[in-house]
Amino acid sequence: MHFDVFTLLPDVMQAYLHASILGKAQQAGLIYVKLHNIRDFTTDRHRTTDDEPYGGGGGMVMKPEPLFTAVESVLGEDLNRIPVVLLTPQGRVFNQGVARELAQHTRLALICGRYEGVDERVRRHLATDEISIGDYVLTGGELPALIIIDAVARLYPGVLSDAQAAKKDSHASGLLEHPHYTRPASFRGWKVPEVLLSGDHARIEAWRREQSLRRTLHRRPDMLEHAELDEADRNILDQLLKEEHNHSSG
Ligand code: JD8
Repeated sequence: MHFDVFTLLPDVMQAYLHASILGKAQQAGLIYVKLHNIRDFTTDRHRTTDDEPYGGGGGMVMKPEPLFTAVESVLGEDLNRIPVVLLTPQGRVFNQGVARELAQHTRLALICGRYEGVDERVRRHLATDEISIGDYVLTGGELPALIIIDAVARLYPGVLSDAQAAKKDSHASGLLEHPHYTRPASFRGWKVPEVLLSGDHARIEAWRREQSLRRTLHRRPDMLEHAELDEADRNILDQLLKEEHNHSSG
């Protein structure tokens, strides 16, 4: 899987990309992240990447020429076969489904704007997809691009360890995760639930599933509508809802 990132701040992105799982996946040749400095594709003496907005109003807008030159020269012939993703607050909202969709491609281009954003012609005639990572305002597209690379790369075969991949599959049910504990068994008097020390794997699995359902019901009930639930899950949820009713009416 190959990512081409177009940014004015390649150095800022570099450190994160070399760390942790993403760094190892790049060393192993499983993923490639190439950072392209948009400023390297300017042609004027001052290497200008931004200009004042037509119509006034203050702030600066990223000029179209360096961005078109950058993306066209890097992607070359393959331009019309590679998704060109523009990160903006107006895009469709990123989630695990969008991550899965993007992971189907072998190569992706990501354009990171700064200032007030990019000239509209970049959006209309260069980008093929527009994504937002959520409803809050950031100062540029670099963090959104890193988040997308992180979420997409870990779906790529081989990027996660076998153990991590096995967990990923078992947690693809669309529920929140159960609590995790490690040693010591008692910390400042706070004890690890007895069931986790029991060695009874069936009981442990049942406890974890109930915890997942309980957490999802209380914190993200909206997720239950799309979750993969079997009959046992539904019975547990019915039970939890009854307990809730008894508490509020008792
Ligand atoms: C790209 C410039 C800042 C945005 C004026 C100054 C994504 N979920 C998201 N929130 N914010 C962004 C994002 C923000 C950006 C740029 C992405 C380029 N800005 C602008 C409009 C209002 N500020 C984002 N993906």
